[in-house]
Amino acid sequence: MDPPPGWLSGPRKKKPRLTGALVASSPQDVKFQDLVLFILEKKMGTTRRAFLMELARRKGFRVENELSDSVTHIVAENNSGSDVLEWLQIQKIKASSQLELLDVSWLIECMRAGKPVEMTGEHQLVVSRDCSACPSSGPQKAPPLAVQKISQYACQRRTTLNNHNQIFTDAFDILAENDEFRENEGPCLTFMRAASVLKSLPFTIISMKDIEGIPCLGDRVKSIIEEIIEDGESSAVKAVLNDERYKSFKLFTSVFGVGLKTSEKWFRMGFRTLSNIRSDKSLTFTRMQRAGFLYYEDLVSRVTRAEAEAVGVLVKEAVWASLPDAFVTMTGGFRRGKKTGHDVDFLITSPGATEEEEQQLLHKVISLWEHKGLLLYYDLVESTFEKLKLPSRKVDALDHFQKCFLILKLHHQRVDSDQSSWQEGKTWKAIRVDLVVCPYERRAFALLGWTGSRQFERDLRRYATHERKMIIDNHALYDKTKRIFLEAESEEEIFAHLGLDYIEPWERNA
Ligand code: DCT
Ligand code: MG
Repeated sequence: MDPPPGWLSGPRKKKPRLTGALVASSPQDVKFQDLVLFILEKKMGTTRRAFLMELARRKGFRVENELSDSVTHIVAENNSGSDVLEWLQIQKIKASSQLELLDVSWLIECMRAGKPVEMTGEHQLVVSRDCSACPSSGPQKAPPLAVQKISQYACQRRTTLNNHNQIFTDAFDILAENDEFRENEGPCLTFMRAASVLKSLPFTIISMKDIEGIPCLGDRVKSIIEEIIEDGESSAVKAVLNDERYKSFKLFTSVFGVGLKTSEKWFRMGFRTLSNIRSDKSLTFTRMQRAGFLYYEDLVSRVTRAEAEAVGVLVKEAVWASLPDAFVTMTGGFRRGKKTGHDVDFLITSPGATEEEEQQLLHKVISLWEHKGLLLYYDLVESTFEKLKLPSRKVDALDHFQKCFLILKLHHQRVDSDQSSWQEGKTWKAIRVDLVVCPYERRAFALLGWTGSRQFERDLRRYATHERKMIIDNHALYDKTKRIFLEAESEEEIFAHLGLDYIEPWERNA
């Protein structure tokens, strides 16, 4: 797509002024009557603008000297859609939905073709959702312009599992994880947000032009994208993948019950393999870590959907034995349509249960499974939920509902699939399961929170706080301006309270 040498992208300085460019084309010279162009001088410069205007006129395009109502196409260089809108606003000109905002690459292609070429997403300038110049119609309405807006908040983007930019998002996921291991919060967040916004794009990035105007992509992120476009890989990612600390932390944290603190300790002690850690007599392990080592192979192999469904049947059987009216919903990644997961998450709620029955439920479920010999590990955490407590301001805070983290023994015959990966002789697989019980009137908040993704939840909280003066967590939504709790029976109602378009669970894979 590069213009011929020394031509359109040639030297921009010191060109003789082209006075002819300021003469509007006479009507008989105009070959393409439907288009009225205006070329923005901002960031392009007078000389280059004059040059392009004259060239376009020679090719039969109508190019206006001034911006007027008749203009149909605005062409800009080195400006995002938001920049152009902002400029229009300063000129007190309202952008109509008919107006096309285009990058100069479109004009260059037209010049080469000698006629208007089709406008693709590559040419159209992107306007970010948080652009201050955008009409303040609120996020519920469709974007007023033909251009696609991308929000800095994941809760205003639709992110399916169809990732067009995996080569980039894998790189940023690795860099974020490395910064998480090093407890570099700022850079970690930067990379997580970059990966998240790229996962939502409906196209594959092939040139740096494609990312103009996209939020959450700072200079460091852009230079990594540029390197991947040019070399097919990032040297920073390569370095991380070869880094001793990263490799060790990745391995250690793959054990259930091992977090950053333990990994740090083992790394400092010089451990680099799990077998050395397992057999070291001087180390002591928590109950969780012992279970983690005991069922390591099963737990690192991903849970399939068929296995998740089979666990769902077990959970329902056990829950309904105590509370027949309870709702049992699979949440987490599986609700977002993922085919595999590291665990299976369930939300349980009963419209008719008393507080006492609700509190007893998980205890009964546990003892039933213990009886049946299905319980390999469990940790039951009692509820600390208080009805009148304000939602937490922390973006990553844990919720206060009663919950149980388990490892269940899932017998192969309960799974509706033929799996060759199962070890011969062993008739079951250890599966990580999370159960959460919430009061019935909080089910919509709990469901929204436990559906994830984590990045979607973080951005939902950030959006509520910064854009709506509200606080949301897994329990409630509080309006700080009105000083009231906003109740909701469904996820749709929560989105509506927040003035957000509804995002389906399978569009929350941010
Ligand atoms: N969550 C939460 N509070 C926690 C843990 C999780 O609100 N203490 C939310 C965030 C995501 C969702 O619950 C499910 O959590 P995970 O199982 O960790 O994530 P996942 O998206 O289901 O991913 P995976 O497929 O790896 O299980
Ligand atoms: Mg999960």
